[in-house]
Amino acid sequence: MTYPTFPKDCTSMLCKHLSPELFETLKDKETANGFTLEQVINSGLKNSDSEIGVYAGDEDSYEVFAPLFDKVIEAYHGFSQSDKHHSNLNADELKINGLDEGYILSTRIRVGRNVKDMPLGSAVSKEQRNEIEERVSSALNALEGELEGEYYALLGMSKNVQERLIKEHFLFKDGDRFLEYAGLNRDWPHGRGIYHNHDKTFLVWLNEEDQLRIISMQKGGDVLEVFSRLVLAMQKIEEKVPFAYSDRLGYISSCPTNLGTAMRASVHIKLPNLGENMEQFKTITEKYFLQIRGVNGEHTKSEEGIFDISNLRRLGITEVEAVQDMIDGVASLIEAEKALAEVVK
Ligand code: ADP
Ligand code: DAR
Repeated sequence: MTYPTFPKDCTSMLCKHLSPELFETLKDKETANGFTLEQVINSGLKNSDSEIGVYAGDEDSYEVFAPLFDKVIEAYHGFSQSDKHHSNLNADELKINGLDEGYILSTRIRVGRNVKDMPLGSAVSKEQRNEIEERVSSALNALEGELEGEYYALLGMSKNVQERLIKEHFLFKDGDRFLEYAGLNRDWPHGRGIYHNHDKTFLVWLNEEDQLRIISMQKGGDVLEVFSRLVLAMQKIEEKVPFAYSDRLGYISSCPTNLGTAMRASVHIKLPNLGENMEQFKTITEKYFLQIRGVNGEHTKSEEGIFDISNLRRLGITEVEAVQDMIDGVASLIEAEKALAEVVK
């Protein structure tokens, strides 16, 4: 492999941090699972509009290709090589500002998880992926109480059901081009599926970008109830399925943006006036380390003034701090929206 030619307008962390010198250092290395630099960077090479552009194929990738991954991790999370990750799942420590439900349509908190001692999705074999589906779906189908539900494999799911679940924000989309070129869509739809409880307030995606996405969500702005349900589910599942975890990087994920807590706490929120004042909008989101996504998730647009607002940082902060980032930032956005609404009256 020769040093890639990046487009002049490339803004991804890949093209910012993979210098010709670093490329020469890493180009012949491979992990214990045979994962190579070419596989790490392929998604960012094929998708020139990538924000990040790199994916790990196993936990070992974060060691073997550390000179590249550590630069991306520091740039995205503000987490240096000497930092260590810590966890805190104590919901009592959340400072719940009453988030005005007049603006908050729904709340969702998710974590990514990958099975200990297995390669990540980009390097896993079809047989290993099917073993993960079998092991995890069996553990999920044994859950009780509020978490009780059923697993639905994507293989054999009708297009109508799949499209309805996606439209209602419950199921992942398929055909994502960033995942495609990272090797995460191989053998699709084999081994993929969704578990959910009867109310669809607790869901688990299997074998999309990460091997598990554990999700708690509901209408309205009751962040405490959503967080508490997720914490219970994470702990119950981890009793049965050990997850890949490192003392320095926390929970291991395919994309370096999801290391650590691997937690994204989001609200769907109506901000029509701020939506017309994006400079002010972004000043607030930058101050509170928030990310703006569209109403159908990553790489989509807002519609009817509805935005998906979530914490940006996931590593080097605890789960409580990640959710607090979102709560404090959203409270500030609502205040700004109210002030703008007064002006336009
Ligand atoms: P992830 O959250 O797993 O990183 P996405 O950003 O693609 O992935 O979101 C996945 C799905 O979850 C999308 O359909 C998105 O609209 C939905 N979603 C995200 N946050 C919320 C929320 N607060 N309320 C309802 N749906 C949400
Ligand atoms: N779209 C890819 C990944 C960015 C972070 N989002 C994840 N991991 N879903 C990019 O490089 O822009």
